[in-house]
Amino acid sequence: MSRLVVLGGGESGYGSAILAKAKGFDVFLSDSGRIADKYKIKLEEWKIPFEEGGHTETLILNADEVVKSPGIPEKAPIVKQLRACGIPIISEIEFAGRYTHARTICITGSNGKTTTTTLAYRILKDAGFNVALGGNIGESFAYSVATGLYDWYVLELSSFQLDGMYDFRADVGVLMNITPDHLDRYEYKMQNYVDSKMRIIRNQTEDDCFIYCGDDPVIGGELGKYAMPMHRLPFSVKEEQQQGAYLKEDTFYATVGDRVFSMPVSELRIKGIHNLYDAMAATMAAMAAGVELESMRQTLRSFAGVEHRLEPAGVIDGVEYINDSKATNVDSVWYALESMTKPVVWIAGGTDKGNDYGPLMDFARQKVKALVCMGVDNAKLKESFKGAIPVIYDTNSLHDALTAARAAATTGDVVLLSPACASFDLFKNYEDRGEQFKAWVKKQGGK
Ligand code: UMA
Repeated sequence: MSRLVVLGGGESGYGSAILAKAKGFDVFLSDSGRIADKYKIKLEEWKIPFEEGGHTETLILNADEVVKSPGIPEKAPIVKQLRACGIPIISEIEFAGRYTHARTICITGSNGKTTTTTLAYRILKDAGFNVALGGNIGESFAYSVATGLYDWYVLELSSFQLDGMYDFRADVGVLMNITPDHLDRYEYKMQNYVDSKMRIIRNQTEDDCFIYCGDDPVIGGELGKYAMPMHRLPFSVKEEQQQGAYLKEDTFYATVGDRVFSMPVSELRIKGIHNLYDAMAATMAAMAAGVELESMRQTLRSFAGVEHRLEPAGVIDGVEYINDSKATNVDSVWYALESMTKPVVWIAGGTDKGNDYGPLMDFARQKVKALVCMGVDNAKLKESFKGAIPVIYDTNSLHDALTAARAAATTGDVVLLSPACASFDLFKNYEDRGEQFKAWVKKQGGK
């Protein structure tokens, strides 16, 4: 029996372990920290041996193959040891992909992937497809493959998941954009991160589709480096596309093969350029999957966006509170600030990922009246915006940050939580940060 070791006992790891067990592997799960009770219960139910609080070499270095959770970096000592021993390390996506014949729409990018993934999933679901949602969102792909039987998957893929992908192939690959993110995991070299994102087209053939942002200069610079046998479908707000999607006089058009779809942008419930890009990409992915166009139109009209992404959290004393906790990088905050039409009290900070705040400076000067730094170490953030934003507060908890923000805001302002950073210094994850933000607003009587 082949021995499969799973590193990490979070959402990804426990799903991989269950799939491995279901497929008859001698499986062992190892977590250097504490495994959440909800996962432990499942592991025990499935009779999967596991350890927590450390990685025991003798139980790991005898693996035939290792599935590594995406959050574990290459520099982790156990990963280095596995590499030195020549033991193959794959991602959960690679592993789960071996055990399903379902077709896949895989969406990556630095920003917009959650909205695009959710919208594409909703379009397929509303059209009656037997489809599941997974990857970097919700339930893991592996758990879903172990416990369900679907014809289609719509998967959000992070660069960490793409890194351990070798033979997996997306039937429809979607690349929203590439802007600096997670550079701490890529030796602070942008090209390493770009190479990771471009893995979305790995193994694609002439039967597959590649949907990408035609306006993104980084993607544009990469296209010539790869053989591209697949059907290419760019989306753009600047240039008409014969095959692809584009904006013309407030209507967006999408052409995939011989099918053409058009819709006035005003009919979309989600607003702003970033959401238009997301809608164009999801539309073409659904068209590539064969969704009936009128059904798709209905979903596009009704889709109201996703949680933690520019999500209205309530109004207190005439001040609007917006939860954009999902904005964990600079580019994402750029889109958030771009869409702001009222003076902004901006709450930012957390675990810095090698951020360069330069691209935000113009918006900071024009739109932000106060910056509330919220993190264990706010030095870089404060230094970056000194002189650009009139008032800067230094806080180390959500409660203090919101108290400062409330005091700084007056009727007609917006308090925007759009951190540009990961959440792991003060919160479990970005969802926890967003939930706590919303709960605070509600507690203060926010409506
Ligand atoms: N751990 C070890 N050894 C180490 C380091 C960590 O065992 O050396 C353990 C930790 O103690 C912890 C576990 O690994 O118990 C956590 O693994 P993980 O960080 O990969 O987290 P999961 O809960 O498995 O969730 C992961 C993704 N998280 C990350 O990539 C950081 C989830 O994406 C994803 O939904 C899930 O797999 C299912 O596929 C979240 C995320 O933050 C949403 N993604 C990043 C982002 O969107 O920016 C990429």
